[in-house]
Formats: sequence, C-alpha cells, structure tokens
Amino acid sequence: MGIKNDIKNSDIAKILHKIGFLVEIYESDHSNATFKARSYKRASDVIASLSSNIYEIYMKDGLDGLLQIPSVGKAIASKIEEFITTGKIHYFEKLKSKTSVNIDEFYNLEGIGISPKTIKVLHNNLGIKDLSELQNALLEGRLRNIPGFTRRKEETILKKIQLFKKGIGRYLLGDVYPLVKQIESRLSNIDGVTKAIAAGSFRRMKETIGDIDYIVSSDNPEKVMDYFVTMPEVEEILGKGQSKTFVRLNNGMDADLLVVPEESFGSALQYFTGSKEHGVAMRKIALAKHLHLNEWGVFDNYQNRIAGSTEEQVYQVLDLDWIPPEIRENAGEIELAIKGINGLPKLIQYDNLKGDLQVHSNSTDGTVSIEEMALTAKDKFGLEYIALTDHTKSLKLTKGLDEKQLLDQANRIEEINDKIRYGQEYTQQHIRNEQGSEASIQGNFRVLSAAEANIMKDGSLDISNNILDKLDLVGAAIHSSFTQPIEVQTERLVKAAQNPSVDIIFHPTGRLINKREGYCVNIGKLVEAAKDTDTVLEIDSYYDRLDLKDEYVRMAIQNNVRLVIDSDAHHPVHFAFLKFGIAQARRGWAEKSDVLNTLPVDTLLESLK
Ligand code: DGT
Ligand code: CA
Ligand code: CA
Ligand code: ZN
Repeated sequence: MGIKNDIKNSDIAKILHKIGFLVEIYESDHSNATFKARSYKRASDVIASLSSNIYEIYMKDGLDGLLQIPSVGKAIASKIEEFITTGKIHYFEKLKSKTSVNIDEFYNLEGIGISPKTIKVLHNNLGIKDLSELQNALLEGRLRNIPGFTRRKEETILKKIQLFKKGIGRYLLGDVYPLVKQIESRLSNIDGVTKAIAAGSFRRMKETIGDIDYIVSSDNPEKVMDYFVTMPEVEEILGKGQSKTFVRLNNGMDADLLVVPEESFGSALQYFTGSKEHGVAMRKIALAKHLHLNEWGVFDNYQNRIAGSTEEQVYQVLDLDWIPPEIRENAGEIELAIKGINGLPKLIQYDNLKGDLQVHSNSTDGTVSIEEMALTAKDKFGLEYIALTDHTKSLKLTKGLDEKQLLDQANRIEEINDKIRYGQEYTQQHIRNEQGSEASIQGNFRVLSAAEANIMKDGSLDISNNILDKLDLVGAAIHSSFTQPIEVQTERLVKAAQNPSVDIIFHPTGRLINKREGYCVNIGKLVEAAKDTDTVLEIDSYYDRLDLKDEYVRMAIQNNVRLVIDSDAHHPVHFAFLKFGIAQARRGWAEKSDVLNTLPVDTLLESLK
C-alpha cells in the first residue's frame, strides 16, 4: 500500500467533516456523540484554513507533527495518518456503509442549519437519500406529515436550500480577506515586481467573491507566474499562458493572475477591478472622445498610448475624477465624476471610526471580559469608546441580562470609567491582555453602558424603559419569530423605533449571507420611521450579516437617516470586522457625516435621541 502523495488539506478537512456528520446521525444514542462530532468538525475547520500542507507535515514529523495541529488529538491524528498512508479511513467507510444517504450532498447543508438529525428523520420517514429527493419532497409538501414538521418549516427549509444553491461557488469576503491580502503581499515582494493588487469584486469589497483577480506589474512575468503556481495554497493549475495564469486554491476558490508591464498597470487594474457595467460605461465615454480603452491602456486613433500606468491617469484622460472601487457599479457614479461637477460623494474613510457601539462581553455570549474588550479596542484598533451591548433576559440562549444585572453592569462600567478618568493607579492584576502582560486602560477611552435589548413579537422590549434610560445608549434587535408576514414584521421594528428609549436598531434585517434570508421588512417604512423618530440604523460589520445592504444604506442616507457601523464583536479579534462594515457603508455611498460613530464620544451622546 503506497503512500498517496497528492493529498490535500481540503481532502482531509472534507472527510473529517463528513465523519462528524455521520457520527451525529449514527451514534446519537451515545451520550458523547455530539462532543465527538464537534471535535471532528473543529479539526476539519482548522485543517481547511491551515497554510502549511498536512501531507508534508506528516512526511516530516509523522504522527507527532499531526498532533501539533490545534484541535487535532490522538484519535483524529491516527485517522489522518491512515488516510495519508492508505487513502481511506476505515471508521468513515464503516459509518458510510450503514446508510444509503448521499453524505456528499448533505454534509454541507449543516452550515445552513439543516442538521444531521433532521436528515436522519427525513431518511427514516420518507426514504430521502439526496438533495434533489429532499427538494421534491418539499415541493410536494410531504414533510408536513412528519411529526415535528409543519408547512412553515417546509418553506423555511426549501428557502434555505435555494439560498445555499445560489451561494455555491461564492465566498464571503470576510472569510477570504486575510488569505487574499497575504498572497497579495507575497506577490508584491517578488524581485522585480513593482505593484501587486487583488482587483475584481475583492477590491470593490463586495459581500461575496466569486474568484480573485491579481494584477501584477513586472518585466519578468515568467518569474511571477512560476511563483504563483507553486504557492503552498495552490491545489490545481487550471491554465498558464504568456501573461495570465489560473489556479484553484485549496479552499476551493479560483485565483487569476495577470502580469503586465508597468505602463499598463493602471489600465489593467481599472479593467479588472470592474464592475463589468462600470467598465462598459467607461469604454463608451472613451469612444465618444475618439479614444480606445482596454486593459493595456487608453489609445488614440493612431494607436498612441495616452494613458495606462496609473488608474488616476486613465480616469483623467477621460475627463473623469478617480472613482473609489467600492462604488464602481455604473449606478450614477460616472455621471457625477465628470470633471467640474465635483459630484462624487466623499466616502467615509477606513480610519474614520472613533468608537464601536455594539460590543459583547462574557456577561452574556461574548468570550472575554469588558476590560479586555476595552483594552483591545483602544490599543489594537485605536478606538476612543465602545458601547457594551450585552443581550437581555428574554434571549435565554445567550444568558441575557435581567434588569438588575444590567444596572449592576452599568455600575461596574462606571467604576472602570472613573478609574480611567481620574487616572488612579489602575494597574489591576485582573486586566491582562492576551499575552498575559499587564496593561492599564488609562487615558482617553470610555466604555458606554448599553444593551442589545430584545424586540418581542409585538414590538415591545423585554426590559422596561425606566431601566433602559439609566444606560448611556440602547440598541434594539430582533432575534426570534423571523417568519412573520411583512406587515407584522415591519410594524414590530417601527414600534421599536418609536420607543423613546431606543437609540439604534441593530442589524435591521437579520439576514445571514448565503445562509438565511433576512426577515421580511419593508425597509422603506423602517427608514421613514427612523427618520421621524430620530432613530439610528446600524450597519453590522459581522461579515455574514452586513445589513443594511448597500442599496438600503443609500436609501437611508437619501432620507437623512443617521447610521452607525458596529463590529458586533463577541471576541477581541472581531473588531477587525469593522472594515467590512465601513466597506458596506462606502458601497452605499455613505460619507463620514452620515455615520454617528465617527464623532467623539460626547458629541455622539448628545446627538442620540
Ligand atoms: P466575481 O469574481 O464574480 O466576484 O466578480 P468580479 O467582478 O471579480 O468578476 P470577474 O472575476 O469575472 O472579472 C473581473 C473583472 O474583469 C470584472 O469586474 C470586470 C472585468 N471583466 C470581466 N469580464 C468582462 C467583460 O466581458 N467585459 C468587461 N468590460 N469587463 C469584464
Ligand atoms: Ca473576481
Ligand atoms: Ca476572474
Ligand atoms: Zn450576541
């Protein structure tokens, strides 16, 4: 039995995930099955995003090497070893042989909340074996006869499957962002490379990315392309030409590379940043000026290149102001960019936020203390304030705070702030950052007492106004009863906006990109209510939420509704998500003055309702 030498991390990640899925179906009688399933899935996640190659780790250090990988214990390490040395995992084959269910089609659905247990019930009751059988059963209304299922549930599952199919092949920006940037920086460090930029939808900071498009300027394309195809993340070379290369990465995503000479870098970048619609409109403008615009430059009728080395030049010779990539959608931006009109919005900048108004702590479902969140916000992300918005009591899953706990927490926050303000010796032993070193949060930083109050089915809140009014600010959000009719759902949010204690509506549509359609809301009506009541609407920067979406941001701004951009951080690293919220705001044409948390804390508090 020879060792398979082309084993990819993604193969291992997939099979471990499938084992986790099957364990949950077939060992659900054992008490530790859930735990076991979870450890397989955790290991799978870690391996999928590992930058070093597992096969190489094993060849170098054997089982010990595998055990160094986070979340990989003895049982899993030996299964990986078995897979590398035999190409199979006996345990997986055994689990699989117990069923005719098409595990390859189903295991992915777990990501959208269709659990292994549901699959098991459907298989036992209706003999459903694969995705198309499930879809047919749903369309024919056969699930509603099974105990525990309803017509409503049928509709939900069907919607989820449709959404899932639509999302196949597209990646969340936040999931791929670190990798794309890392490769970009490695490309720019190659000898002879003057510039390297990830263009396409990535540069436009779209919510989801189909593939990556790298544009590199170098006089030695061979060298760049040789590096590109041998990167550790490359799973397959799809094509290689004189200046273009296409590969598939081990996370399944395709990456294109175009290497151009320096005099064409700007025009290539402009072309491949897109959007296609923006590019088409630009070319029309060029033609009207008797010019030709393509990836190699802007040319006159005699084939003289009159622009091309920078993007600014390309726009300039077309008598246009340079347009930020986030709004290149041919949605009115080109008309406003015509020289002399000065009509482009002055988009909010990536360093404009001074605070973050939705932050969670381990008082509820966050992972660390208030102090640690504050320290990270201040020292690592340069913020001046955060609002501590733990969940409230009716959200039992998160151990939401009741009235007394909210007030206690507000008092604790006051103590922390007093110490900051008066600069007392505040070298608390209990404030330790992740490295374990001591630090203090002295200086110009403030924690605001706040809450993410839960909006009940009828639009009321689960905490009374006299308690909420003792906090610095209040956000309100829907976390349950997602599937009410649009009028009911809209009325619920409008009522929350009309509540005098509510300053902000958090994640106003509740969608999870590629996983869950938001609740049906008439956004126009919500925007109107927000305007009438001076309520702020939130852009939630968590990269699978990002509601409001771009067109709603634009609608809010046109109606003079004020916005905030929050991280919704449940862990210190989540503050990094703020850039996705800012990108979303930019794609919705938001300026700095449209976003309240660009203000210093005092002005911010004064301008809340
Ligand atoms: P994606 O990858 O689906 O998330 O979206 P994009 O925008 O990155 O699209 P992609 O990768 O197909 O192409 C990158 C850019 O190249 C695109 O934004 C504009 C440009 N492009 C591609 N095909 C065409 C085309 O047929 N005409 C024009 N004018 N531009 C194109
Ligand atoms: Ca692309
Ligand atoms: Ca592409
Ligand atoms: Zn939470």
